[in-house]
Amino acid sequence: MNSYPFTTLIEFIIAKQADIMEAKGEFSRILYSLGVAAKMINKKVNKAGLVDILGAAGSTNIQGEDQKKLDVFADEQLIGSFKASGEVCGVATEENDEIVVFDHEMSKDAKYIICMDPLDGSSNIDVNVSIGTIFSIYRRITPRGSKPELKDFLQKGSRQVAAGYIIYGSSTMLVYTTGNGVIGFTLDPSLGEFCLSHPAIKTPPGELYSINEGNYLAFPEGVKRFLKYCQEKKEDENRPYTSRYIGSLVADFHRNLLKGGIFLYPQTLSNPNGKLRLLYECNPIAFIAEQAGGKASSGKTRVLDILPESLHQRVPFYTGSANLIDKLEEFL
Ligand code: P6P
Repeated sequence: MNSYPFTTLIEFIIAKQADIMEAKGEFSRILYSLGVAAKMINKKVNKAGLVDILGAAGSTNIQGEDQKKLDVFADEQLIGSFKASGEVCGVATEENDEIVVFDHEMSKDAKYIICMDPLDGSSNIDVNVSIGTIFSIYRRITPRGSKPELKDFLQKGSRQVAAGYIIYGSSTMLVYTTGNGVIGFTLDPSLGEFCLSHPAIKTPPGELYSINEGNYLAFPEGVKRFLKYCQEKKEDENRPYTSRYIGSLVADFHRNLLKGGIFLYPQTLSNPNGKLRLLYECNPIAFIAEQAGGKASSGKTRVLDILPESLHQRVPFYTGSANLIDKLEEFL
């Protein structure tokens, strides 16, 4: 027994081996490789203001957004780590237009594929707002030994075997689920170890909403009516609710996951299908939300039931406390 009062990520993985997927160590190696990349990214994020790593890397991603150097660094770190795990045969990432195939010997037989947003909220890097890495893990559906194909990545979110995020904030946390609840680890920088800090995260009923109200005029009428409901004075129901919006999905979601609340990103004038991407933002966050007792909807259907049509597909996204999603759906 170690003398350190916390369980580290690697100790937890080894102890929980039997509960995790095929328990042959595949997920353990993926999670371990993710932890290594997260520490590398965290080191850069924490020093972003001090090193010449801010500002556009000169390239743009498929969304036409300037790629900040940290985006590119995070993408490279994570791809390198997943490759090194030997358990992943390919990755779909916001920073790459097409799927990234790992065709070297070690990975050709790998069973898993990963969809990820290496550094979400990166437009906030320069102003020191919390940002995050979001990941989603699936079993491939094409035969092992062959090259992964697009259909391995266009699976419904309900087929995820694991999903999670790393939030680089006042502390750096790894939060994930393998379908048996939501677990949180906090990085102890003095040790360089992720330590178990939230063994079973559950989202309470919410009295808080998160939305960019600058897009109000473009919102669907049902969303407008829901917002008015949140803002009405009804003391016996603790209304008006609180409004909190950071503009960084992982930060807004993490607060609501722990304290209760609803995050809304409806369709807007500039994003008629919503802004958030189904594969590597909405699906992993939806899996976590549901595993913590919450819900996630596109306004029309459960997010995890949507059959993706393209890698960078966007959907309207509503997620958080079940009581607030249910109320929103009454208005929609
Ligand atoms: P808006 C960050 O760029 C991001 O993709 C998410 O992290 C965040 O929730 C959303 O966009 C914020 O968008 O239009 O409110 O700035």
